[in-house]
Amino acid sequence: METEKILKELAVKLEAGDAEAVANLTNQALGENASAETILNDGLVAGMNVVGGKFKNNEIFIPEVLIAARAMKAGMKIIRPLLVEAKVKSRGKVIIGTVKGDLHDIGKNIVSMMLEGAGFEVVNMGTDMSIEDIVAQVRKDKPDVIGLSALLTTTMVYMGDVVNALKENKMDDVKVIIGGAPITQAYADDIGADGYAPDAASAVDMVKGLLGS
Ligand code: B1M
Repeated sequence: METEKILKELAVKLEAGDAEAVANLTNQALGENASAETILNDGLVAGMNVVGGKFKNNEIFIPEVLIAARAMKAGMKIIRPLLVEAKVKSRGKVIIGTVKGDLHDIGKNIVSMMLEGAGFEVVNMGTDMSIEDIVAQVRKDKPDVIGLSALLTTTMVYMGDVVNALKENKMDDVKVIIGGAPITQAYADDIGADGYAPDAASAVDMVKGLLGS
């Protein structure tokens, strides 16, 4: 099967939540010399976008979305080492997490992988991160950048609380970038974040720009 067909099939199988087929097709695409980034964008993310649209229109429900998310992870597990090729010297340290009350982690994990792939040292804090968790992580890791992700309109407001808490804790020398489906540049400006990135590739450019690296 040629690469384009494999990637289309990959998106279809992801949508169907067939983790085994997603893993097989991911390996097949790699065998055809497709790059990890192409597989991610044209196969895995393309499939997840269809899932998102159907979920929005109430054509499918949470169990189907969860099964699709599991299939996405099966593919991501294979391409991760390729996206994250070890770089000799770190370009800077980033800690990244999804904010309190929010369990969406697929996009945040892609951003994390892309940053690692670009040579940054990344600490992926996980989901449901409270101010206390984030402040403690900053103390522990002394990052150059904090990345915050939110997918819900109800949880994105917490990003503003985090920015304020960092100021209160005299940690405002650490740059904060934010992202996630409901986030906009206007919102980033509003809460005083240092940057907003609409997708993983822009997040990498944003961090490079902020650190001049
Ligand atoms: Co949820 N969910 N979900 N969900 N879910 C959304 C976000 C929603 C838009 C669906 C809809 O109704 N249309 C909607 C939010 C509505 C709103 O707030 N306006 C929604 C809802 C309502 C909910 C629940 C409340 C449903 C319920 O229980 N009634 C619930 C909340 C749970 C919680 O978090 N407390 C819920 C649950 C779930 C699942 C657990 C079933 C599952 C998450 C599984 C997981 O992540 N492990 C899930 C999923 C998968 C989705 C959709 C379908 C897909 C999200 C996704 O992974 N997209 C989503 C619909 C949609 O977004 N179209 C939806 C693919 C991913 C690659 O994109 O995450 O946008 P994304 O990341 C992108 C960019 O945004 C950006 O880069 C990424 C890569 O390009 N980006 C950053 C992300 N973070 C960034 C950080 C950065 C920079 C860029 O810097 C730090």
